[in-house]
Amino acid sequence: MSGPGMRPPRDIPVNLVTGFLGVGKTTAIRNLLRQRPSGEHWAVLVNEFGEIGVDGGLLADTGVALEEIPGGCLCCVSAQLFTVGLNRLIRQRRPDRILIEPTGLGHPAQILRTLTEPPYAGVLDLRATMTLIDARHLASLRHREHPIWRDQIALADILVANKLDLYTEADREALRDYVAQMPAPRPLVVETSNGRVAVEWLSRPRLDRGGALFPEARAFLQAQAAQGHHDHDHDHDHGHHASGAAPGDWVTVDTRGDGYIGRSWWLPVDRELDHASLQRWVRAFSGERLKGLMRTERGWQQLNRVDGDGELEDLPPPSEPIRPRIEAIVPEHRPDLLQAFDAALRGTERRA
Ligand SMILES: Nc1nc2c(ncn2[C@@H]2O[C@H](COP(=O)(O)OP(=O)(O)OP(=O)(O)O)[C@@H](O)[C@H]2O)c(=O)[nH]1
Ligand SMILES: [Mg+2]
Repeated sequence: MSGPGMRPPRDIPVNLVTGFLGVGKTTAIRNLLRQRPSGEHWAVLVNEFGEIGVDGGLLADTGVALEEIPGGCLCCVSAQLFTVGLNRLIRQRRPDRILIEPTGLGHPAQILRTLTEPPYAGVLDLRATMTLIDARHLASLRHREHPIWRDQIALADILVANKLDLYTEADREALRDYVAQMPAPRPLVVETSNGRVAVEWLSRPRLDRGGALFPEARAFLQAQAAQGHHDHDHDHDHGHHASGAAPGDWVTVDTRGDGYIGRSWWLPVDRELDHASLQRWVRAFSGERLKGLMRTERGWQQLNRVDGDGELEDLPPPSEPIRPRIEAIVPEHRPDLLQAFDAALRGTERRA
C-alpha cells in the first residue's frame, strides 16, 4: 500500500523508556523486543550521553530498526539529530511501534513535548512512559537531589523498580514510602528484575496530569523559552575528531553536562586489550558508569558496569568489523577518576 510520495503512516504508537544511568533501560527494551507480536516491525531510537554508541551494539542482534543519537541529551545538543533520526525511522522503516531510550542523563520533559506537538502530533501516538528506577537509589542523596532523577520519576506512567534481586527489605519499604507520597495520579508501580516488563503495558495511555508540570520541569521549560534554548551546560569537548585520526590511533571524545563528565574511547579495529589487567581496572573503577564492546585475547567482550556491579562478558563477534569502544561517566567533580582510568586503559593494550 505504500509508495513514493505517500503521506507518512499516522498514529504510530511511541513509548519513552527512561530512567537514570544504568538502571536497566536497554535490558528492558531487549525484553520488550522479545515479546513483540509476530508480524509487527518495531523501531528503537537510542540516545547516549557519550559520542560512541554502545547500546546500539547491545541491540544489534535483535534485528530491530535502530537509530543511534550519540552525544548529549536529546532535548538540546542532539535535538536536531533526534528529529532527523526519528523522521528517518518513520518514513523509511514505517514501524508499527517506536521505543525511545533517552540517555540516563536526559530530561524527559522536552522530548515529551516535542513528540506531542507538530509536526509529530497526528503522526505519533505517544503512549505510557516507562520509567525504570533502582530502589536502592532512594537512599542515595546524590540521586534523590538530582533534578533529572526526580523528573524522570515524576513523568512516569509506569514506574518499574528494576534489580529487585539486589534489594533489601529496607529498599522495598523505601519504595513503598516514596510511592505513597507521590502526588496523584500515581503511575502503575511494579517491582521486577532483569527488565522483565510486560509488552501490554506499552499500550496504556499516558496519565492525565491536567497539564500541571512538576516544579523542575516548569523551571526547565521556562528557562528554555526565555533563552531560546535551555541551560544545561552540555559542553562538548571534542579533543580529537574521529575524522582526523589515523587508523592506528585511539580516539577520545568528552561530553559534559548535568553534573557528569563522560569520556568515550574508540580503539583501532584490530586492537586487543589484556583481559586480566582490563578486568582489574574495571573492578577498581569507582565512577558512575562504565560500558563497552572490546576485544581481548579471549575474543570479543562486552562490559556493562554500574554501582560496582557488572564484569566483562563474552560477546559473539560482530558481523562486520567495528572499532572496540568504551565509555565511562564520572561525577563532574572527579575528573581524576577519568584521568586515572584513561591511563590504566591505555596500559592494557596488547603489544604484538
Ligand atoms: N542484578 C541485576 N542487574 C541488572 C538487572 N537489570 C539490568 N541489570 C544490569 O545492569 C546493567 C545496566 O543495564 P542496562 O540495561 O544497560 O542499563 P541502561 O539503563 O540501559 O544504562 P544506560 O543506557 O547506560 O543509562 C547491565 O549490566 C545489566 O545486565 C537486574 O534486575 N538485576
Ligand atoms: Mg541503555
